[in-house]
Amino acid sequence: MINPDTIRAQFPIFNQKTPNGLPLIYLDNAATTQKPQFVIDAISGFYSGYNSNVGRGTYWPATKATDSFEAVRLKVKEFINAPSLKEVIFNSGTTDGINKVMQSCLLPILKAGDEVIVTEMEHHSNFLPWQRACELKGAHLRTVPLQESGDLDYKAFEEVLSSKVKFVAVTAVSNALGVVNDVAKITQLAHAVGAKVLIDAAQLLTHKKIDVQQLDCDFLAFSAHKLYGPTGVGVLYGKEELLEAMIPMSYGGGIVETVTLANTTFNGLPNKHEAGTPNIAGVIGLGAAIDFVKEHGLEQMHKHTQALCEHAIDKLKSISGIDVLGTPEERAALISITVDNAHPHDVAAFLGEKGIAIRAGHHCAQPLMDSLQVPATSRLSFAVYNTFEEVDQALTALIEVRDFFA
Ligand code: C6P
Repeated sequence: MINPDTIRAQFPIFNQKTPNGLPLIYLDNAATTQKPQFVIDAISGFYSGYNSNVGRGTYWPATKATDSFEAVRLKVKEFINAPSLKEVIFNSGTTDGINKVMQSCLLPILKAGDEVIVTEMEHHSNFLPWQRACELKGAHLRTVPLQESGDLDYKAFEEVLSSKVKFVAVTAVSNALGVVNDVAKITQLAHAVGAKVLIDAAQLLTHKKIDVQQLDCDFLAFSAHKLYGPTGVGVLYGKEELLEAMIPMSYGGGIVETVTLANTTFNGLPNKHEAGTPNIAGVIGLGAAIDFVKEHGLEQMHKHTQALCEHAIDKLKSISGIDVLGTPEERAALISITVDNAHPHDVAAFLGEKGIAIRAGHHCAQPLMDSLQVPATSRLSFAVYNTFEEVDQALTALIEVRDFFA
């Protein structure tokens, strides 16, 4: 069983008070999670102990930096059950990974009249790149609507599938509704018409174990900062044959075999897709974050956050004037709400005054807000260091906001 108090003690941000002199109740974990000392130490340990570039120097500490960096590739491979180290590409995060797949995998093959499918619940990072690709090539972007419950309309998805579809890009978990999509089923259906599939796993990381072989997806992207790791670093998984066939995602140092004035030959995977000096400290921090999660157990962590979320939903059911959006079959540990007569930004500002951090707005999912016919929502998202008392305090504050704006 997770003891949030013991875990909380490992996150130094909670040792301080907010400017109002209150303890910080951090419920914006879908935006980014807080960082344990273990991760912070790993990052500062790199800078203070063995800072060097990787994949280049033959001297110590460059050898230690390279070994530590590559050891994280192995950790990630195991974390997502990728068949090969060649399929783990480090980058700056989910957004970067999706954009690069659009540019290097889809654009070279996309033609006028082809189709790309996304859903109405995508984060802009998994919407804009595909919209742009379609604009550039005269292809059509098809969007799959949601059911009343917030679940994806799988029937509608099947209806838009055809041999014209070249690519399907779908989120595993909606960052605004918490809806968990059946991405294995989506992948299977998409493959049946010959389309490639990218899974946006930004919000999946803390929800369940990722197994890319079981999902059979062609690409999967995530960011370390949603997994108690640092910002500015992430991973793109891609099937080896696809990454091999793709033109480099960026051009620069570290990706070449030979360069002459006439032409260039490229390195093999994964280096071919990692141009320039990587975020070495970030990758080291990601490795520490994976160790942290392994130590506490992803399943145990998930059970705790799920219990917090269910506790909040149960209580909210009996509070009039506050509505939880969506009743999905499976929900990750986040809730979007609306409070009668109160704009979500006012709700978040009110709670902020009480030291309670929640996010308000369209959550970078404007097509979803349009489909829900709301301009914005307030979002509570839970992590392993949150407690039931914190959830109760947030709910009390929400009742106060409701009464204030009534
Ligand atoms: N969502 C949120 O508050 P980056 O910024 O590249 O690390 O992740 C982008 C991203 C992509 N897909 C989904 C499903 C996401 O939730 C996010 C990030 C944060 O919901 C910040 S907008």
